[in-house]
Amino acid sequence: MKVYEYQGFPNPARIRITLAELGMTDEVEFITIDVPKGEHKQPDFVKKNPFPAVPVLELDDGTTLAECTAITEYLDHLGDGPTALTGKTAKQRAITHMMQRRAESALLDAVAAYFHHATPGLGPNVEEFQSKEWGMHQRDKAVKGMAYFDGVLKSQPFIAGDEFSMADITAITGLNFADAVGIDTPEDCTNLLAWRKKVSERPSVAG
Ligand SMILES: N[C@@H](CCC(=O)N[C@@H](CS)C(=O)NCC(=O)O)C(=O)O
Repeated sequence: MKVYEYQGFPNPARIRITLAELGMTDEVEFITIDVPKGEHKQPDFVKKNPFPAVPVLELDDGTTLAECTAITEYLDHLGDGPTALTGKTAKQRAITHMMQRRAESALLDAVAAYFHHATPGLGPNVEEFQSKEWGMHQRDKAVKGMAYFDGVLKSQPFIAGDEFSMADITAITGLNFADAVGIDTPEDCTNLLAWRKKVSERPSVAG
C-alpha cells in the first residue's frame, strides 16, 4: 500500500497516527506530494483523487481511497475486526462517527478554513479563492468547538467515550493545527487541555 501525503500537514498526520495506533506504519510506502507547489492539482494526482487533496491511500490493486475517515475504516478492518479506533459495536461505531464528524467540522475544518481564508494559506499556487470574513467566522467556530469538547470531556476520558478513537485523532490534529495558526485553546477549557496533554503523550501522536 502507498500513502500519498505531505508530511506535517494535518490530514496526512491523521493517517500517520492511525497507522501507528494499528502498528501498521511499516506496511505502507509514503510518497510526498508537494501540496504547497500545487502538485496535488496536476492531472496525474487528480486521477487518484478528483477532489485534489492528501492523504490518499493506494491499495496494491490500484484502488485509491481518499478522505481520512474512509482510509481509517479500511485500515481498521484489515485485522481481526474493527478496533476502538472506529468502534467495535454498532452503538460505539455510530458514536465514534458522530463525534469524529463534530471534531472535523467544529475543529479541524474550521481551523483549516481560517488558515485558507484569513491568512495567506498555502500561497498563490493553491489558494484560488479567499474570503477573510468567512475565515474569521470559522475561527470563532473553532473556539466554540473547543468549548463544546471541553464540556464533552468533563464526563468521559475520550471524545467518543471510554476509549481512544478516530474522533480523538481528528480533535488532536485540529488543536495542533489551531496552535500552528495562532488560535489558542482558551485557558478555561481545563478538561480539553488535560485530555490534550494525555493524548499528546501517546507514542502515535508524539511521533
Ligand atoms: N476531508 C479530507 C481533507 C483533506 C485535505 O484537505 N487535505 C489538505 C492537506 S491537510 C490538502 O491536501 N489541501 C489541499 C488544498 O487545500 O488544495 C480528508 O479527510 O482527507
